[in-house]
Amino acid sequence: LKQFATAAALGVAFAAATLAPASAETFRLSHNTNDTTTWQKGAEKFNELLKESSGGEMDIRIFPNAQLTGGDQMKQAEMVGRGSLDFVVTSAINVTPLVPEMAVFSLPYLYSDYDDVDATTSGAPGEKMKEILAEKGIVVLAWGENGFREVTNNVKPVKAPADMQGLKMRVAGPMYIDVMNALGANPQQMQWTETFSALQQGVVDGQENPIGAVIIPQRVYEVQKYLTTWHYSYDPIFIGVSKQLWDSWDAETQTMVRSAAEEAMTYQKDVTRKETSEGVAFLTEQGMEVYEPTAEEIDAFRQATKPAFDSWAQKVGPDLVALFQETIEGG
Ligand code: X2X
Repeated sequence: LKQFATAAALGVAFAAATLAPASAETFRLSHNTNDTTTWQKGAEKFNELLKESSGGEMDIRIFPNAQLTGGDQMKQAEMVGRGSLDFVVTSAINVTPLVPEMAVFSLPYLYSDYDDVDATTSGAPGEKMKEILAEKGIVVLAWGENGFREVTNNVKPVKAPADMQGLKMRVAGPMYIDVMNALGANPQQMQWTETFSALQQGVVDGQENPIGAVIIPQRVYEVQKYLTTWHYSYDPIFIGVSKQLWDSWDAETQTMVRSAAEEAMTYQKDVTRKETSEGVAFLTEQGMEVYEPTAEEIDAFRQATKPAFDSWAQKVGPDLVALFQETIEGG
């Protein structure tokens, strides 16, 4: 930044002045959950850190509920890719229409636990996904956490695949349509911003989302009775920046922005894991009936969802899936 400010002061580089203005610049960040979630907390932390490290020259205005895309959670990444939006906090499944490879993270039962997850996001698979997204104009600054997605509904406790039969399920993205179909459920893709009222009005019977990042802060327990901790799919979030904007910054600014994002996502992940670890007790207190399947019962869900794993492994690309699996097994 200093370098540019000096150049601008000397009147040497008119172009450089438009790239890194000496006065404060406000950027726009979009995400599609509401302002109580850990996505929002991560975005706020990012802004706080960036403001501090830039000495007030950079700050971020956060737009929750996908306001900038009229509630369309899939469109945000596309806008960042085109350079018409600066930053996004979004999750893997939301990016799959633009980048089908992103579905790799959320393949049913790819991961067993947080160690598996961390091995991939901090290793070669995470780097590979950054390269793929950069080709679409999105620079991933840091991975954070939506989490393991758990199923809720209003009809009955879900203990086995057969219990999913006929349930009307709201899902976020195309891969989950296939997973739900494999389970005999009746899935429907719907924006997250429309889901609470759809659950309340009985338009759908159920949904699936992570406990700490979304179910608790967005009070899904107020409109859902049963929850099963089946851990069927993991969903990371990330802070992404438009490549156009990224390329306009000098190396020093890039390092500053990336450090702020990394620290913010580390914080966001910690908060999310803490909320999740206390989540079952909290949700039970709120009146939900929570079922925690045994290892054998989990295995039955794994078997039942395997057709969706296999067809999406083909779409994602077998080499990419193998890279994730090798990292998980080696970790
Ligand atoms: O829509 C969802 O279910 C959410 C909030 O988890 C995502 O954005 C993927």
